[in-house]
Amino acid sequence: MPSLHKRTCHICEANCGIIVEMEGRKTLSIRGNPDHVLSRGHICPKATAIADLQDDPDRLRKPLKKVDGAWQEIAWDTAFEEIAAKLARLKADGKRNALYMGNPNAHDYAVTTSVGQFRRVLGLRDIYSATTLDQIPHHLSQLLMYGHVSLAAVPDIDRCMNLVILGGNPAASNGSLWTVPDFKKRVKELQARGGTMSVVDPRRSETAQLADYHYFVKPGTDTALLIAIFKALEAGDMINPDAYQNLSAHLDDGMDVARHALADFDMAILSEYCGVAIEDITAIAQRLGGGAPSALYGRMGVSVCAFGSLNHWLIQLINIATGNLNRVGGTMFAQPGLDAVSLIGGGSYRKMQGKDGEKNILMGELHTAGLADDILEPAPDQVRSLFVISGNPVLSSPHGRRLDEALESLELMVSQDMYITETSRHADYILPPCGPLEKDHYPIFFGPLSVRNVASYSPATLPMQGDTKSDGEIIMGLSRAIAHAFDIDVPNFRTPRETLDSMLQRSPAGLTLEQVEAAPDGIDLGPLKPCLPDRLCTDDKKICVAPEVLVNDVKRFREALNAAQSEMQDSLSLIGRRHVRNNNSWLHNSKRLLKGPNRCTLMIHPDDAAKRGIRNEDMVIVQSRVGRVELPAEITDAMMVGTVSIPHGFGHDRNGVKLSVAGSKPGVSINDLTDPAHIDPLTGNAVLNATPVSVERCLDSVAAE
Ligand SMILES: Nc1nc2c(c(=O)[nH]1)N[C@H]1C(S)=C(S)[C@@H](COP(=O)(O)OP(=O)(O)OC[C@H]3O[C@@H](n4cnc5c(=O)[nH]c(N)nc54)[C@H](O)[C@@H]3O)O[C@H]1N2
Ligand SMILES: Nc1nc2c(c(=O)[nH]1)N[C@H]1C(S)=C(S)[C@@H](COP(=O)(O)OP(=O)(O)OC[C@H]3O[C@@H](n4cnc5c(=O)[nH]c(N)nc54)[C@H](O)[C@@H]3O)O[C@H]1N2
Ligand code: SF4
Ligand SMILES: [Mo]
Repeated sequence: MPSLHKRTCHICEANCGIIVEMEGRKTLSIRGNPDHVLSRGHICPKATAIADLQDDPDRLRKPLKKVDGAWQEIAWDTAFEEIAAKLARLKADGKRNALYMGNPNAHDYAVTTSVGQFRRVLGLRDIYSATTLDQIPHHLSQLLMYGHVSLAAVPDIDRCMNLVILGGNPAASNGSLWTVPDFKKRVKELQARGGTMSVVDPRRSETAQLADYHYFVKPGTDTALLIAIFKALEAGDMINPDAYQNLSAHLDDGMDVARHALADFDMAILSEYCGVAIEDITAIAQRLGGGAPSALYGRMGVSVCAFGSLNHWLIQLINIATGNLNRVGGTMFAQPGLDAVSLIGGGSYRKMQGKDGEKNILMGELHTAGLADDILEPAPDQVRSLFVISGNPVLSSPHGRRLDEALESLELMVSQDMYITETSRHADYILPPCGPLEKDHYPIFFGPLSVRNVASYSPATLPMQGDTKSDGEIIMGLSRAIAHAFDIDVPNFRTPRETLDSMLQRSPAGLTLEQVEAAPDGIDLGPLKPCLPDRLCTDDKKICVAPEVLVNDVKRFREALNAAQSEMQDSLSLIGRRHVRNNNSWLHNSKRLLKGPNRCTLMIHPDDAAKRGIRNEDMVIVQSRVGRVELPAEITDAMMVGTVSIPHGFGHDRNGVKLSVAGSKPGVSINDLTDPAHIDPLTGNAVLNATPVSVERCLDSVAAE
């Protein structure tokens, strides 16, 4: 007899409610849950791919050990003990161990709640993670302005009238640092009530195609655009935080400092630098500052660039200056059922002495762009062993080929992954977790980012079989074995469920896990509400409008702007992209997601292609300072002239990694081109867009003419 199970999809930040129809251990169907409090029935194709993942014969079911270059199955306890013993030897020799935590960890509460213990036994104050390849500039602006790294003001899309998106593509990504399932329908509703959506992007993205206004911007130059928007607001007398409510009561006296810091930029120079016309900049400013509830939101395109932290400050500054922060229909802080903001400290920001000078370390996040160097370059604290939990940094971090080389040189590497990947193939041990339907789920990190205040818990749909372990159990097993080998006492481990229950009860909503579990469609705690000053975590309960660290960085931008005026740029500027049927570096072994044409192409504008004699589908060579790749060209006027795009997450063409599903395409890795020398120095976030590249037609393509 088929049975129906409600849960939330854990693959991306949207956390859509799904209904899984099972017969025994066979998944019959996965569809959207129309009654889910947040997603209202919406799903994307990746939800149905959960069945492919669960049943994938290539998914590892047993721990593996590499012996003389070949993989052998090994018992869990033996693996844990061997790893712990090796670590103890390395520790005795004074060798440094490190940890990389990949993206899926953010979607596994059991990992999040048990990894602290693991770090304690390993003595790891700091770690590498996807955070410095992604969103750490958001955290810096939030810490410095609102007092907490996780205090994010999200657009209240359901009541907003003018939404402006910079460098985000929620129509493909389903929203990021903004849990907004059913994005497309929410935009249609916004437009139906007379509202507008504007998108600023070097590519006419899937989101731009839904927008009322799309503006091309030169990659990496949004700082100029944001300063110009601020200046247009000033010129139009639209700076008035008190326009719709008493926001000034919650601000320190930084607005004048900000105005002063941005005073002597020239509008024409800013406009020329970013490629957005002055009248378009003024129109965006009028939409934001014209009176109707409006929200400015920025994501990857403005985060993974040299001025990511500055950009996120300017975005907040504009929402504050126009009185849209803490406003219904503007941007607001969520107050979810499980409120990590009220349970966890605000976050640390400190300097660390590195071999090349001082580095800024936020939230204990080492710079992942520097991981290969930290492994390869001789230093007293050279990394000699590495754990990778749910990550594939060979494909996801800049200059992946160098990381390939670095991982091969380690004395011990352990990957916690259910696949042999471009990264885990370098490991000595691969520890695979249970299938996706065998674990329970609570989206701890995404409540504070949601467009409504909610709580939802999903029990495991299927019991685990045999000696399978969840990710949380693997981490606990490792922690115990290492504590034993290091001869350190550890307090009794709490189970992830116990921790979850306690976190829920200690949150302001005061729910219990039992209550949340009893509501399979989730608990709706209502729409976002203005909540200042209570929600602020600053000591004086005021917003720090112009944090010194960020204001000081305006100088670095000014230097870049001045330098650019004398530069002649001959190269093309490379950016990434996402597709609704991809998810970062994995899911390329799912037959349901393979449909459609090859997605790993170089998108290029017809004029740029014509200049180089490139025809559609020609193989082209793309070269940067650090590497080169060859892939087919896709000529499209969706690209801005002078820019090209390659999706990230491909490059399954390295030795020993195979995709078994018929028709799957390995593609090439954009991160064989991105440059680890480029970071946002305030946070160490990698610069993954605006990579200067040359593009030429492959000789093979010429020969085929
Ligand atoms: N050029 C460029 N590079 C980028 C980006 C970009 O836009 N452009 N985006 C960046 C961003 S935002 C991110 S978040 C990173 C992501 O990069 P990573 O942090 O490396 O994460 P993923 O690529 O998602 O890789 C996830 C790995 O975990 C495994 N996995 C999946 N689910 C589970 C699970 O439940 N348990 C375990 N143990 N393993 C699992 C998968 O098999 C896969 O090998 O990439 C970054 N890199
Ligand atoms: N389908 C799918 N969904 C995903 C993922 C996935 O891989 N696939 N990954 C998940 C993860 S880990 C994350 S972090 C989120 C990311 O979520 P988003 O940030 O919404 O996704 P991206 O596609 O990276 O969007 C970045 C946009 O910025 C544009 N861009 C690039 N450079 C610039 C620039 O300099 N300025 C401006 N203004 N725009 C620029 C790009 O063209 C692109 O359209 O998506 C999540 N959801
Ligand atoms: S948008 Fe797709 S992948 Fe993301 S949670 Fe919803 S169904 Fe899952
Ligand atoms: Mo990400």
